[in-house]
Amino acid sequence: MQYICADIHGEYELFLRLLERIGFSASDEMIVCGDLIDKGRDSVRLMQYVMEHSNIRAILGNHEHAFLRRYWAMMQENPTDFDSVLWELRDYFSYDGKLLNWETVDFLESLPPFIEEEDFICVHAGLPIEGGRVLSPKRTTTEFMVNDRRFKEPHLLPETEKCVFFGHTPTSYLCGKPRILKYRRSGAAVEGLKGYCKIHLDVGTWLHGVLGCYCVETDSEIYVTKA
Ligand SMILES: [Mn+2]
Repeated sequence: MQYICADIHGEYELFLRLLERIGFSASDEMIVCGDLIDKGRDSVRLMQYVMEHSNIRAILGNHEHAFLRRYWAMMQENPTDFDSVLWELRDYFSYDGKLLNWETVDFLESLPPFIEEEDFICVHAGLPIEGGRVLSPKRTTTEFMVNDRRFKEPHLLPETEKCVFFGHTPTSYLCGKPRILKYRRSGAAVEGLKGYCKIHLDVGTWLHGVLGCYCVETDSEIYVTKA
C-alpha cells in the first residue's frame, strides 16, 4: 500500500504509532510531504529514521529549506573548521540536536522539492495556478513550492490531471478540526484518488497531537493521537 502524510514536525513517537497502526511493512511505501523538523522534540531522530528506511520518502518543507539556507550561508564563509560548523548546526535543534551528524545534513540536502507519480504530485505548500490550471512543478521554484499559502484556499479547485498532495497549514484553520481535507474535482464522478484535484494533509500535529495519513489504494484516512 502507498501512504502519504505531511508536517510531522519532530513527533517521532507519533509517527511510529502511525506506522504501527497501518501495519507498515517492507512492501508498503510512505511519502512525507515536508516539515519533518522543528516544533516537536525529536526532529533529528525522525530524519534519521526516514533516512534509514528506503520505503519512506520525503520532500522539502519550508522548515528543512530554512535549515539548509542557514547551512549554505555558513559554508559561503569558507570555514576552515568543519567541526565547528556541525556544532553550530546542532544548536539549530533545541531538543535532540546532539544527534545531528553529516550524514543527516547530506540527507536533508538530498531531499527533492516535489515527487511526481503517475496519478499524483506531492509538494509541501502548493503549486502555481495559471488560467485555472495547476502548473507543472518543473515550471516553478523550490521557494514557491515550500512557502506558497494560497493553494490551500477551499474555493481553489484547479484543473489538473494529477491530484496534488500538500500540507504546510493546519487544516483546523479552515475547518476547525484536525482532519485531512479532500477536494473533489468539479463534476467528478470517478471514485478514489482520480476524483480529487487536491488533498490537504497537515492536520496540525504540533497543535492537536494528531497525525494522519491518506492511503492511496483504499482512498481512506488513518489517524493516531498522542496518549
Ligand atoms: Mn510548512
